[in-house]
Amino acid sequence: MRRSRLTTLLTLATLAFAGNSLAATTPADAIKYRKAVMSAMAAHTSAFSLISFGRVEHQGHMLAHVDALAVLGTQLKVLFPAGTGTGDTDALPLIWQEQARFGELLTASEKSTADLRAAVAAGDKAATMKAFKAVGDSCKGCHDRYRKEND
Ligand code: ASC
Repeated sequence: MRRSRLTTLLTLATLAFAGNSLAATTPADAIKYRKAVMSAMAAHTSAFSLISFGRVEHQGHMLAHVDALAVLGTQLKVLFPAGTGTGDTDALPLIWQEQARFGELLTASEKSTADLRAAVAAGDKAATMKAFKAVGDSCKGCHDRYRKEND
């Protein structure tokens, strides 16, 4: 039987941890990784939203979702290396044409997820809803300017 993809990935990971150097990251893999992290953020946001609007009763999971969001929020700034604006991506070239402005939005996004985490940790419902809206606005602000329109 063909070796599974998972086995291959685990082998590569083991080699990497053992100190063997892997080939430099390809743009295609950097894009794939960016999408994986973005999807993870979208999933935690979606789960958090279902709880915070009372559609499911998993209040005990709220902190886990915002913890993940806040941590992933700090990773955003390394997800757009030069050379990853073409290929299988919805990221617009404008990102690399106005790095300062883009960077400011990423910093604001990072702060918004940290603020949301703090509001949830403090058990402050009103502050949580306000901070959650700010996170959504931050995601949307960046997507509106820097992501291709999707139907
Ligand atoms: C999400 C998600 C986004 C943002 C955005 C907020 O859950 O996948 O792209 O929130 O819709 O306006």
